[in-house]
Amino acid sequence: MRLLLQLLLLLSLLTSCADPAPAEPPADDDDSSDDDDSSDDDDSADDDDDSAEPPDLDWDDDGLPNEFEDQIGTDPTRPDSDSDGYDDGDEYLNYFLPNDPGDYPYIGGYPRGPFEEAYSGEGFEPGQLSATWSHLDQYGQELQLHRFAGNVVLIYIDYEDAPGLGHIAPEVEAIYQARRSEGFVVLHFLTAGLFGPAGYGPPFAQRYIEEHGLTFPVFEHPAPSPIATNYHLSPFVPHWTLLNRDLRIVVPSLSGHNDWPAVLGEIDVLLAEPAPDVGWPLPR
Ligand SMILES: [Ca+2]
Ligand SMILES: [Ca+2]
Ligand SMILES: [Ca+2]
Ligand SMILES: [Ca+2]
Repeated sequence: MRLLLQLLLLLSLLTSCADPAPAEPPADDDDSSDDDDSSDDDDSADDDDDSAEPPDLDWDDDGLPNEFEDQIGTDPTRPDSDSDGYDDGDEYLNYFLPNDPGDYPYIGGYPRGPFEEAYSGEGFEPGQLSATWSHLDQYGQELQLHRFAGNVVLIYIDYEDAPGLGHIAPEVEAIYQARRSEGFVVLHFLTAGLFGPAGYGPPFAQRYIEEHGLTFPVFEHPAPSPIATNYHLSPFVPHWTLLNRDLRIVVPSLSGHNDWPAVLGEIDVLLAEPAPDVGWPLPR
């Protein structure tokens, strides 16, 4: 009996050796299944390179180093992380959002500064954060006020008709061109003009822009015009409100040609003030 058991055990061992169970391949074998052994050697060489990676290495050539992309949450292997047609560096370094496909550099090239997306306005009175709003410009882009933080912002309200003194829009364009590189933005509401044979009637941005050679954003803003009214428009145009780089209302209401020199003086003062310190780190 004992001999029989030993024979059975021996037979069992022999069977096991002849038909072994398949072993679990190491994870690396999966990766190298299509490659020869030399490719594994190449991989280990890459690993060595990674450990010695210079801090400014930019795999996807989008203007942002790999380490920095890790920091801000963009993809270091894709130049256009959000697939909106603009490279991560072109967006982020100009204060646009590289992980938001609905936000990208403006047609018209309006400047931005570093801003906080969580910005939320308080109201329209002096010293308050100007309550945020959005409006379509002449290119059909939805511009949101809070994303212009970091700039001095001139809210300019006017209509197309210019009885008497001629139109001041070309002078506003001239100061925009002269100061925009310092962080100066004009947001212009074109409201309903005079009706009847002597007036233009409903706002028509393209005609107005071509007549005066304007490059800043123009919003067709027909009556009743709630945003313009919030900025204390009363009762005549041209009308101006000035916001500092924090978007706080500094000058709530100036109007008429006589107040234009005062507007220019305030722009000087506000542009000399430092930009707010917000969380927009830049690469070293
Ligand atoms: Ca990169
Ligand atoms: Ca990238
Ligand atoms: Ca993009
Ligand atoms: Ca984007």
